[in-house]
Amino acid sequence: MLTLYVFGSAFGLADPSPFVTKALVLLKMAGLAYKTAPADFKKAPKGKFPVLDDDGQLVPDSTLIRFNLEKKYGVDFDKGASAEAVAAAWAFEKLCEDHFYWFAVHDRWMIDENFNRGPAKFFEKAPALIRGIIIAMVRRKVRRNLFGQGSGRYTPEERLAIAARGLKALADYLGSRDFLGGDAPCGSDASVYATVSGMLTTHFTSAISDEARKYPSLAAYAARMQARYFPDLK
Ligand SMILES: N[C@@H](CCC(=O)N[C@@H](CS)C(=O)NCC(=O)O)C(=O)O
Repeated sequence: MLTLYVFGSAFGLADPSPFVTKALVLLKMAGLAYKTAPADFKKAPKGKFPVLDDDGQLVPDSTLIRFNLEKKYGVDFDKGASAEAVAAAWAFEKLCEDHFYWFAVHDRWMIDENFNRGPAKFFEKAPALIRGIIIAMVRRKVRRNLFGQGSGRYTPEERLAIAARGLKALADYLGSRDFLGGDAPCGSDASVYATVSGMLTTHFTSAISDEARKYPSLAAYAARMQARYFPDLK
């Protein structure tokens, strides 16, 4: 039995976490039966989500979940795609996960308006009396992480200029193909779709999201992936 621990659909997205969304898409691509359960930090070996419970074995990390599905179930996520497309797709996947992701964290957690519309909701179950303290502590931790990773050291203008270059690269690449894999999605489409949809959601406002919205190829790509994997998502 496969159970994926998730945060749950929110903000017009399959999941607020692009890594959880990626794992959901990978499970759908694999065509395996699975269920979802609410994220439970006691079940998170690395303290992060997604986590897949595969018959009692806890597999943390979206990429390790992919490797597990490949190894244990013989899934070939890149079937039919050229080696060149798969190579470029992998590079774009990691551009999304190790680069764009942090800009999104910044924009959702550090811009008050976005925080109040988004991540603040995660704390609604905390006791009202100490909610403000918990929120301040967690936001401080996120700010420290952003500084350590480096994204938090840029000015807004610098962050936008760097993000814009990456968005142009991705939009140009997707301008001439339906999916990173070519005519059909490959494994990395799970991750890139998760990131692009997170940038395009109108739930949040930021200069980087505005930049992403300038590219019709990104919107068309996200719509194609959503129609395939989350047709019921509004
Ligand atoms: N490399 C991990 C990253 C997962 C990750 O950063 N998950 C975030 C949500 S987007 C998380 O669970 N954060 C909880 C925390 O840091 O306390 C993966 O690919 O799954």
